[in-house]
Amino acid sequence: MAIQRTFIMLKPGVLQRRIVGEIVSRFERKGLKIIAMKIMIIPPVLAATHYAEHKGKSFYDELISYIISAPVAAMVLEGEDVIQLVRRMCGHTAVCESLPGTIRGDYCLHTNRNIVHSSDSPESASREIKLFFQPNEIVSWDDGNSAFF
Ligand code: 3AN
Repeated sequence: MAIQRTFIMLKPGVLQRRIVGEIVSRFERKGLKIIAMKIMIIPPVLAATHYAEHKGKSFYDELISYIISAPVAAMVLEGEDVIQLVRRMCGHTAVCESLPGTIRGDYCLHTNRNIVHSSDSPESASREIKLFFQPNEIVSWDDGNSAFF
């Protein structure tokens, strides 16, 4: 098991629905450490860089206009095998496949509004964390409770 970091973004609409706390609680209850967190409006250039792999796909233009349309809550989580773990907590990309009990399964109806982003690999996590956070915005705090999770 490896301690990893992953990038999470609660997409436009989550703040408006007042469910930031509910979603963040899931990560905290699981025992994951929040080591960076901020609310921001994503500049168009950053949105295009973040979603560069999807350029040219049918949903790309709508994805970009949606992601820059309102504030997001961005964070970095740390924990054992956190990248795959958080992907599973978020649920399948296609909302009709996302199971109840996952964030997408419980909170959204449409794939193009699937509420949460999480990194899909160590390479993506490293790239995305650097895109969204300066090194001095990440606080690696000491966790005296890790043995209890
Ligand atoms: P994930 O966010 O689960 O890693 P990606 O990286 O394949 O999924 O897609 C990025 C985002 O693009 C998704 N979160 C979703 O908002 C949107 N998206 C992906 N596939 C579709 C699709 N078939 N139709 C509409 N939107 C999509």
